[in-house]
Amino acid sequence: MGARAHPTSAHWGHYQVVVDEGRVVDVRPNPDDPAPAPIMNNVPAAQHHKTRVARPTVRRRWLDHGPGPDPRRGDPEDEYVEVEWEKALDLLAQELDRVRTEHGNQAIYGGSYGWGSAGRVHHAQTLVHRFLNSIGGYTRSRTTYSHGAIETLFPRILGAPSVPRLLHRAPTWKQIQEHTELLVTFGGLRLSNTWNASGGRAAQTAGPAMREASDAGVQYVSLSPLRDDIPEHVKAGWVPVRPGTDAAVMLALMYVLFTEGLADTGFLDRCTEGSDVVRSYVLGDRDERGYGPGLARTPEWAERVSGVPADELRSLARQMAEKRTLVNVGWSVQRARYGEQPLWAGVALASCLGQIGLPGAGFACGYGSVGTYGGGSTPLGLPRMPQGENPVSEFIPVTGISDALLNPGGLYEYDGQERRYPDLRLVYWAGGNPFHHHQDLKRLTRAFGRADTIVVNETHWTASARHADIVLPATSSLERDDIATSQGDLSVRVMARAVEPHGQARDEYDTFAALAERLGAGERFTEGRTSGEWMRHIYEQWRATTARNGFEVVPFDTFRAEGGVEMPGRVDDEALLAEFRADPEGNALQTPSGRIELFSSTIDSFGLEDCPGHPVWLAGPAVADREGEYPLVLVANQPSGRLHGQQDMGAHSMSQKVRGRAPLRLGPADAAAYGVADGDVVRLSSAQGSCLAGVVVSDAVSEGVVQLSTGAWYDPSSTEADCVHGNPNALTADVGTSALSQGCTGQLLRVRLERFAGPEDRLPPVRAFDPPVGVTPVG
Ligand SMILES: Nc1nc2c(c(=O)[nH]1)N[C@H]1C(S)=C(S)[C@@H](COP(=O)(O)OP(=O)(O)OC[C@H]3O[C@@H](n4cnc5c(=O)[nH]c(N)nc54)[C@H](O)[C@@H]3O)O[C@H]1N2
Ligand SMILES: Nc1nc2c(c(=O)[nH]1)N[C@H]1C(S)=C(S)[C@@H](COP(=O)(O)OP(=O)(O)OC[C@H]3O[C@@H](n4cnc5c(=O)[nH]c(N)nc54)[C@H](O)[C@@H]3O)O[C@H]1N2
Ligand SMILES: [Mo]
Repeated sequence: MGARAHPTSAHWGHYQVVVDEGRVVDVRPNPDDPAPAPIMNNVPAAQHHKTRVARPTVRRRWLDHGPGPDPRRGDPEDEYVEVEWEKALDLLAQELDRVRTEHGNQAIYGGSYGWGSAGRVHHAQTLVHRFLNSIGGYTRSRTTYSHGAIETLFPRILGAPSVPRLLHRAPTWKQIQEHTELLVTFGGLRLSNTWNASGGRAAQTAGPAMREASDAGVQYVSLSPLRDDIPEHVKAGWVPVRPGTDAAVMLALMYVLFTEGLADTGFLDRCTEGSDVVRSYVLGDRDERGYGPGLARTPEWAERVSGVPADELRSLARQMAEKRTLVNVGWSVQRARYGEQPLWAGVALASCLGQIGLPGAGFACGYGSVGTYGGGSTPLGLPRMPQGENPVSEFIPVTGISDALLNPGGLYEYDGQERRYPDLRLVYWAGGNPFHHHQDLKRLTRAFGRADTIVVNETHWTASARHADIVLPATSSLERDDIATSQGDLSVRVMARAVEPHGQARDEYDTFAALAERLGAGERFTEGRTSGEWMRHIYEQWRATTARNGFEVVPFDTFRAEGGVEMPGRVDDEALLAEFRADPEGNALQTPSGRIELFSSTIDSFGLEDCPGHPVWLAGPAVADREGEYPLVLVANQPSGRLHGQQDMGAHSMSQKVRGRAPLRLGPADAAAYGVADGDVVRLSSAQGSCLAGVVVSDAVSEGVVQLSTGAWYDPSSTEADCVHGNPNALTADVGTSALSQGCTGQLLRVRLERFAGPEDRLPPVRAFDPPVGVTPVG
């Protein structure tokens, strides 16, 4: 049999894998895709890599001594033992039963954050939640690393439905092309980010859409520390801004609007609450708390803070008032300490322009963050596996994992509540990699050391798997039948199995069914269906919903035979908040005032130091301090070479590495000042830790800034640095955006850089891609 191409789907799009003699040997873009994502080139090497988990595996010390805190968890020399499936399932079922009996179900943490892989049936998050619900529930997590501040702040200032609307139903690129004159984007429009969307997308449409809008005359202004945060094929003005200072820029833009009579007072009066407070603050008549006079937020003041020339700010504000303007705040901008402020200031700025609710204008947050944003919406919903009900009400903010494990019973604030961390004993992770995503990984290692038992289902031996006591091998999405689609997608597609499972890897559906059976919940978990039967079931349920709404789609067997169906009922002409603008009383927002809250008496009443009652300027810990101990600002953004930490050993990801390490970009002036050049290895240090990385000099990086994207597999195997591979979360601080949202702040931090001196043979090797001690790879 010769090589055959199989269509498949991933978060990075719809594409084909070429299979020869049971192995993935190549990938091909889908012929219909106008701009395929190069990330797919990681797939062949990752699919059969030696770091695939091939058998159920138990950590030797846990096997010998039983459950309990163990500071050795994550020790690179720790030994693992491969066991039979039946034994692993028995051990795990016993341990789950012990924990729920001795401590109650809330002692099981099943927040299990992460992207896993695409596919609606074999969705690891959904399945682990469904399983834990079937056995009595678990402590869950709230919000996301992506946009925790958006999810918490916006319900307060724009009303609860604003979050799904803002995240999924923004003005489309088509509308932008038709109506928008000026798109001002804080955090750029990073093309490589649009390659991914949770669940994928039939075709990569965002990049081409940006170009078409540019060709049609839409003017773009990108405020960002990196020039290439906006694609070259878009004609854009680049305004380098110091990271973490966007709120200052926005306040100064408002200063110009207020003082030059350009603010739309009609809109502010009709549609917003508290614009007088914001105005007094901006003009310097009042400080953050309203205790007395403050500082005028003039363009000159903002220039000192942000590095953006005052004249440019004045002229930008005037243009924004004159033109049909859309203000975009990228998710990155809120993924930092005080991340609520640039969001809220962005809403205030767009309110002053008075264009919210007009087609192609107003406020948005997410263009350039994921590929589906601006691509229309799918209001009829998608086929979906039900998670069941969680009988446990306990939750933690998703970023609270280390805090909870290190400080059970400890007090913390969140969204106006004073809460206590639960006493977590067992942590079950499926479809995520906390040693990719969380901040301050040394602290996370200490936290994992405090649990009785850590369980990880994985396709690969990630750093998280290497901190676990029980590791169960999961099939990859190429090894199972599934349905692919996402919010805003263009179609619903069949993902057919392309290769046999690796080693003894199993579909998680079957793993959880077997565990549920042992725990007396088999029927509750499966409802008598196999995963294949669920695939048909959720498709047919969805088909019934679309039919009720007047859209006929083909039955499951036809869908399967034809490989997919076009998405019914797509909407791509919505203006955000148009109804509200038309009739602010009749279509009041779900806020206390019914209007956009530029001042929130609710948030004000929380009395938070780090999030007062209206947008303010607060200088975060990552704001540049060139004279200090950590003089450079590190931007830990999303990697262009892969999705997060997934398939870091793949060809596209590896092609970017420098001497096997993550590429660290810095500008020519900084490179000269530090005496480093392309190909050098450097050590970066922060107050939290250190890592090695390889230098790439680029004039796309503004002065004082270095860029080290996330996703290099954490490698603590040497004493030369906390991570020898270049994972920026070895350096980040584990602190929330504010006591309001407790969002992720991993995007920005301050660092020191030194050339890694010493002979080549002192350079510690990267061991991240060696399987752990005791594990025999299946190749
Ligand atoms: N410093 C810093 N840190 C950040 C960010 C930042 O900007 N700066 N960004 C944050 C953001 S926005 C996010 S969303 C997070 C992302 O963090 P994660 O979503 O946790 O990262 P991934 O690497 O995508 O982890 C998914 C894991 O699922 C595994 N997997 C794939 N398919 C399956 C499957 O079928 N079953 C199972 N069980 N596992 C599977 C993959 O091997 C992979 O290890 O990172 C956050 N961390
Ligand atoms: N290729 C690829 N695409 C992805 C992902 C991936 O891992 N790889 N992850 C996906 C996920 S889960 C998410 S949540 C989205 C995230 O989407 P975003 O959060 O929008 O993406 P980032 O790459 O983290 O940040 C975008 C840019 O913001 C700029 N920036 C950082 N700090 C500041 C600041 O303070 N001010 C200004 N003005 N700009 C700043 C940086 O230069 C950075 O390149 O991306 C998604 N897309
Ligand atoms: Mo994310």
